[in-house]
Amino acid sequence: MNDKLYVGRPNIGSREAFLARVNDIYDRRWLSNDGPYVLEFEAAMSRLLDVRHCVAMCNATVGLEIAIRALGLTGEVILPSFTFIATAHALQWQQITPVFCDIDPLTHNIDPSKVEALITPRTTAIMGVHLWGRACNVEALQQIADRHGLKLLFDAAHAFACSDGGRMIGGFGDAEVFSFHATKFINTLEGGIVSTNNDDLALRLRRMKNFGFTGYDQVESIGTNGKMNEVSAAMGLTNLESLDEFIDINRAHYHRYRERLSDLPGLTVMSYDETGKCNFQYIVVELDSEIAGISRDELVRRLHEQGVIARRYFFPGCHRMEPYLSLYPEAGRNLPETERLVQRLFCLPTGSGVSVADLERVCDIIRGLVK
Ligand code: T4K
Repeated sequence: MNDKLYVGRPNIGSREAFLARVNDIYDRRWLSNDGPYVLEFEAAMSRLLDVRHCVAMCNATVGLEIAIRALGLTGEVILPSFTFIATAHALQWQQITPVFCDIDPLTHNIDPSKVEALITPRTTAIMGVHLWGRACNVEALQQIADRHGLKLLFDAAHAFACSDGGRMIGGFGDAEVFSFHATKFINTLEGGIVSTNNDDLALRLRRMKNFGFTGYDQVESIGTNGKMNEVSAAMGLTNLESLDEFIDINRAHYHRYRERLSDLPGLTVMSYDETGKCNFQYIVVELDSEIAGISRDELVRRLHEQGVIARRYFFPGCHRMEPYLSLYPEAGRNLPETERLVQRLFCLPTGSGVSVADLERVCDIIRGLVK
């Protein structure tokens, strides 16, 4: 398994630093429930993201569910279909209807010019996704939300350590939700945070992730168990110490992929804006099969044959997966750009688990397949 190249191979920091922290956890016998490492991790996140509150969660899916609940969302929420299924599930799980909006084909993010037509009296929020770490058009979405009295929530699972217009992603909208799953740029094994500048919301998030407790034996509202544990926080703190190194590796890989592949006909390696902060976590490729002389699926299949596990993100789009396909069979009609992109896009392996020699091999294979 390890000789294969994966999209999502974890970035891992110092083994010694992590094990030293695990030793502390043993000594302290404090394993969960706002332990010292979780508090340290939250404080580090608040500093990095320049946001008042970061509430650690056991994963981003539960973080989204709790944020949705703490914001009081009901009825319908507008979001892109071109995202990981968790974004839609977090709504449907709470009987909120996900209303899928098309994307801007250049940014791959929700297209603000298509949002207003989807607003109904039942709409309570817009949920943008900062895909590939590239920010949504935050300003345009905020204006729409303000005009219609809607909440604005961001799925920032891909966007840790990224900025937009000089501001770190983390402080936009009412709240933003980051993932620290193993496959993410920085991981806590499993984990996430919800970030917000709203003090009241932060209090509700903290209560809700701890069963609604407000005191030792006092519960004042519904809640669940969304807590991050100490080992996860120890992993997160350790990996944060390698943040700059991971960015440097990702940036170098990104430049090399573009150098080696950009002259190929029909193939485009998505670009990042390097004037701001960026984690360069995904190598995103769009293929025009007519020009390239090979279909996207055939190219991915041939890469797999040679141990390069390229991924068709986010194929086939949430609206084509259950339960959404059965519940909203007509959704695709409003999503021409999404439908087009899911047929063209794939991601290539990168990160600290990929060596320069690996990367050259991937490029050699692709150059041999695209004529
Ligand atoms: N919103 C967005 C936009 C997201 O992308 C995600 C998660 C979420 C919300 C929800 O966040 P969390 O609740 O997960 O915190 C992965 C992840 O499970 C998921 O976290 C992630 N997005 C999604 C895009 O990808 P798969 O189906 O790709 O996982 P899997 O097991 O196929 O792993 C990918 C590759 O990575 C494997 O081929 C092998 C390699 N790998 C994986 C793991 C877990 C390793 O080498 N080591 C590992 O430990 O879902």
